Amino acid sequence: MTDILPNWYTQPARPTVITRQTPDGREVRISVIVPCRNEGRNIRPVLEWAAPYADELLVVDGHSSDDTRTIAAELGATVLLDNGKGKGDALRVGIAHASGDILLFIDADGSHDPRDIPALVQPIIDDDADHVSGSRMLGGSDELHATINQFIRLFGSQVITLSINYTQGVRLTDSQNGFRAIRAEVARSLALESEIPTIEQEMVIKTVRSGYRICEVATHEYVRSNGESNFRVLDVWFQFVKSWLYYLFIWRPPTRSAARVTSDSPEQSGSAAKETNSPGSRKLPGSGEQIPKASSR
Ligand SMILES: Nc1nc2c(ncn2[C@@H]2O[C@H](COP(=O)(O)OP(=O)(O)O)[C@@H](O)[C@H]2O)c(=O)[nH]1
Ligand SMILES: [Mg+2]
Repeated sequence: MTDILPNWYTQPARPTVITRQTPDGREVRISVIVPCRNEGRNIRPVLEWAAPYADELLVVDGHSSDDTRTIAAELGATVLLDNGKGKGDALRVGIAHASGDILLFIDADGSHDPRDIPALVQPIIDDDADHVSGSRMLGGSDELHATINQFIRLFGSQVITLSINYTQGVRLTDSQNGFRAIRAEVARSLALESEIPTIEQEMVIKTVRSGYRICEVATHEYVRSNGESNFRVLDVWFQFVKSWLYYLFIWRPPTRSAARVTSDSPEQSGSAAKETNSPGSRKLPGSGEQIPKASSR
């Protein structure tokens, strides 16, 4: 007879629908934010499958030269333009313009399964977390293992994750994934600054260091459907190192009451603070020029 149950035994089944009501009965609105640049061959199924979960579907385009914006507008998304500086800039434009209570970020290249969206947003709705990160270390990745470039990314990201865990007393497994959900007011209070994909680690480190509650759920990363990643390790490694060391060791969170941070599971994070800085109190980043739906460029 077995007396120790397997670890997964007590885990709830993955949700397939979102219960859009908080424990105190408030309706929650979800803004799905999709950064994209030249994803005309990939974005259609991503938007179609993500739309049912979205109260607001925001596509932030990096001045694509293909038909990305036309497709997004056709599918009913609100199309914004970033400032041409990178994915971090695009996410900040999305954060500034979103009207939802929860912001869900998903890539447009087909790497993320929109059916994981309920698992990412539900812990926030249930008030068990402020930030939920999809973890490729828990869910697996088809993208991180094929080339030297990808190996360096994986190795570097693991070093960064380890250092966050070691210095902050948390147990994260992935600090770089673009698939995540965050409470809108928390995202705004973090005053994100990154222009490039360092925005993911900036968001994670600032969340943890500010005392907000973060947890992870397993999400699988697929190989992008078509085309090639915009990410070039050789071009950005220095900015990753700089951002990592700065936000982890030099940056100081704005003063707010102390809170316990956990990363293991939503269940363990019950005593975290709910206080946040006032949203919308800082200057909105990015041009965020909105493309009229009918005349998408
Ligand atoms: N708006 C915008 N989106 C971008 C930019 N660079 C990358 N993206 C999008 O960000 C997501 C992740 O980019 P990708 O090139 O696949 O990088 P990787 O997944 O980190 O290898 C995709 O949806 C891209 O289209 C940019 O400069 N602006
Ligand atoms: Mg990708």
